[in-house]
Amino acid sequence: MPAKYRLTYFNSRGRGEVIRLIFKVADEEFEDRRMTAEDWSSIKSETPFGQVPMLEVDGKVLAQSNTICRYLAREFGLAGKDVFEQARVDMFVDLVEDLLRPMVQILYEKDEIRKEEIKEKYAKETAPTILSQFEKHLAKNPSGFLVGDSLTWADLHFMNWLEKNWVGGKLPVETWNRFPKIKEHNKMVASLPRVKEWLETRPKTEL
Ligand SMILES: N[C@@H](CCC(=O)N[C@@H](CS)C(=O)NCC(=O)O)C(=O)O
Repeated sequence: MPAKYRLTYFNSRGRGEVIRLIFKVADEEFEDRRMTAEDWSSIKSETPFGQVPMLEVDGKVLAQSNTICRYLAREFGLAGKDVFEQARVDMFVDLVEDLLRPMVQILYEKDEIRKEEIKEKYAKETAPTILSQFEKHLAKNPSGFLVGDSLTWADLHFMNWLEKNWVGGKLPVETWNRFPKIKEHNKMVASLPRVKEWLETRPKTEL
């Protein structure tokens, strides 16, 4: 019998979206349980670490978004073809995390002037420095994927970051134009039929 999956997260993309993308790409059924802030107060104590996303697999529970992604990617053949490829997938996932971490700092900064300063540094220095590493590696792989010759969850994680930040219009177009290989990668991943369908039909949320 196929496993029964239930993903619990808020009604937003946030840390839940790559998990949803993995399910969609693998064409696997899952319950996409989207909580309201009121639901959260009662559900919080059921989660392993008091945080979401939480994945239940036949009633067994996992927390931590990247742990969940890695587990599902291994189950569904999106984690890399051998142990070394898997390590390279993790390497690129960690590089996406380097892009994400400063954004959390921007989100929580209370001082508006300081917020603008960090935002500008992020758009002009931090993000381009990391993106130039992605560009360099993509230029070396004729498949156009980050690792090997097929899609892995590192590609989904990176595409998801780009969707939110560039395609969503938060970073300057001039910066985007400096990275043609990243542009191609984004277009290729976002046009995969199951990814495209999800991007077009998923619930529209602000975050
Ligand atoms: N490292 C964790 C971070 C999880 C996290 O920060 N979850 C937030 C939502 S994105 C949360 O549960 N916030 C509600 C709370 O902490 O009460 C992961 O990647 O899953």
